[in-house]
Amino acid sequence: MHDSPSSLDSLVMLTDAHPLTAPATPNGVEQITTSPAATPIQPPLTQHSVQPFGYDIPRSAEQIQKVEAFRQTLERHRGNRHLLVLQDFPDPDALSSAWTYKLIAQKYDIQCDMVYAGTLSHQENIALVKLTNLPVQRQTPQTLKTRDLSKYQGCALLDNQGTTSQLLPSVLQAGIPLTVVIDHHSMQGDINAEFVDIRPYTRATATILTQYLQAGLLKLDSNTSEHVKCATALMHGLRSDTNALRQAGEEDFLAAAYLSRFYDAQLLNAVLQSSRSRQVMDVIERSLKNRIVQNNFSIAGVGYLRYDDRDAIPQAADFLVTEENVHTAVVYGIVHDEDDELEVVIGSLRTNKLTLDPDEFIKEAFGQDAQGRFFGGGRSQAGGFEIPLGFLSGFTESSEYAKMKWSVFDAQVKQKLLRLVNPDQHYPNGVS
Ligand SMILES: [Mn+2]
Repeated sequence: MHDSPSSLDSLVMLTDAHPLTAPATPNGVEQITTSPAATPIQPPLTQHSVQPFGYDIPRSAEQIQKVEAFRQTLERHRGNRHLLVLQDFPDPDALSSAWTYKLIAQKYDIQCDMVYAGTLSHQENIALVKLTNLPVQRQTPQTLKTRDLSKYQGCALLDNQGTTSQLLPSVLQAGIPLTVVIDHHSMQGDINAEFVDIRPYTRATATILTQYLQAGLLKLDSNTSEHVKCATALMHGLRSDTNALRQAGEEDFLAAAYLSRFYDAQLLNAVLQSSRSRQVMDVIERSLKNRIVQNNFSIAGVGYLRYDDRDAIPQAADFLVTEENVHTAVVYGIVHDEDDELEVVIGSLRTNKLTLDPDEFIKEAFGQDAQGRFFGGGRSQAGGFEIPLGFLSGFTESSEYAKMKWSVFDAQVKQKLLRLVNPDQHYPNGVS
């Protein structure tokens, strides 16, 4: 494991761009009042040199190009129907980004259906969807096959690049072209889409979609209930991907400032106050009991958990990383779906160490599958992985066998992690 130059870059960018540390640019008014003695009053700045304090405008030439390219893509697809594919366990950033895409696309007569294959596991996500009537549907690869997919002329990936969705292979197999990809995770491989906007240095996809709104692709109206709810979802999305704005960059703050005109603070509060289930608390307890701490890494296997409780894993990682002398936490377990007899090792990484690149760490720890796909990846300060159990998948009557299976996977995952955590030591048999 070595320090990634890219995460150092983003650290520099963060401090440079931080509004609190940026030197105040004197404006005309200040100059007049603070220097009354100056005889020749400076000529008024021309319109071109004035940088308006406008968070309604896109900030760079590149962004203006992106907005225009996106607008043209939507224009070309006028009257179409698009399938919006979310990651299997959609988070607020994904849900709010897709909803915004749907609302923007409506302006171009494009009807969108938002789908995901897994579950809405986090209590806040369930609350978000319920309280805002967020128009998302669960579709498994099986149920998707029974549907008429020929009505879709395109699909879009929001907050993912297809690597975290079970649905995308069936969608592409059905001949639906990949029209749009908007994401902020590191590149997961070659992407062949009509329009691609991937910004690994932007902290939330919600920020990107908010910039599209600010650029005028859709004018939010605070009298339209759906717009207010969507702005609230975007605020929640960008808050939750920036650790409640603590890791937000300037552009996230600007996006939040724009959304503050439209969002419903009470509704957001209601979403944030949803409480954890007992099962989630139990998983967090197990992670505490099972953790090992080495070289400031806290690593915990939590055994088996139900599909519906899958989100307990990142929540446990969020908790473990708060311990003194811990900068990075990795929590993993075997998640089983009773309906499909499907089992998969799912893990989450959280880090406060700015020089640790979660994407690189996870790709290096677990490598690729037989098709060359990585088992996971990440973004700034967070990452995740999913390792299918394949032939070893499936429920068993024998608890002895289940225990054995867990201990094998537990040892294997630990071994791969500890190879990076303690590069000097070798763990041929894993550590328990
Ligand atoms: Mn995100």
